[in-house]
Amino acid sequence: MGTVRQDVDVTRVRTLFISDVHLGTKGCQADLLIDFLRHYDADTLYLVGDIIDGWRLKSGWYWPQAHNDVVQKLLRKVRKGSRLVYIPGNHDEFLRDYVGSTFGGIELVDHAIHESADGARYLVIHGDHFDLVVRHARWLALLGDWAYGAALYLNTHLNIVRRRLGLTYWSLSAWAKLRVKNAVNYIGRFEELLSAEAKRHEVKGVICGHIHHAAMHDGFGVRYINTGDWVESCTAVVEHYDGRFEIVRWAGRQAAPATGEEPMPAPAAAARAAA
Ligand SMILES: [Mn+2]
Repeated sequence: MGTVRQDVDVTRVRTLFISDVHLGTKGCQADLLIDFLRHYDADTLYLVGDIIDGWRLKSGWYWPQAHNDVVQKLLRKVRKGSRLVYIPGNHDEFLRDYVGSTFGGIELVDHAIHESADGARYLVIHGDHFDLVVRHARWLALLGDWAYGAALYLNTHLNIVRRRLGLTYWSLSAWAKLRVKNAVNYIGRFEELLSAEAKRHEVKGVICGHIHHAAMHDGFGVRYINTGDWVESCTAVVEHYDGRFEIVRWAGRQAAPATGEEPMPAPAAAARAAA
């Protein structure tokens, strides 16, 4: 590891938005994120919360090399001139004490107003403050932290098998969650509240994360953009130089073999992530 080889096609974008990476947890798809970061460079990078999962780190240290590599990859982009704005979420709320500070070129803010290439303004915010389920702890009652963890565990192992069979990444828990009837109401309610917050700020739209469900629409009178996550769906949002936003889905890609950089077999990497 450690050598930079730009033997991949790097797409340069104006802005890159990533959220809900959950570094420090076994569910984090660090290898896919590293692969994604190899393919994309941006003038400005927004980390839209839950990048590091402090909740899990407290109960047990899980920090494999791949999680270090994600951090190094981001810091390298800063050194090479990218502006990096970090908006803490509820899982990395320990960073909220430092809001307003700058560390090594990383700006820590509670929320941001992003101005797109065409001059439109967007509220960038993690979104947990508008999650009624998290605020009233009903999520745990409905699903249970254990059930969710079990689904992610199963997901990791299922994908080891899928990789061996040459199939692409597939998210079991994302699939299951979408099929829970209440999840639809839950997502819709969240999107509505975030859209209302954007209106309150008198901006064109909102760019958020938190619910691990990438989306882009104008369903509630303003533009609603959710970056998704790197636990289940492996998605990011990019703004191109013409001001056009796009959801990039990385889960459908083959991870390690596509880059040709590391001779490390993909199943080994997956097993390490599951250990
Ligand atoms: Mn969150």
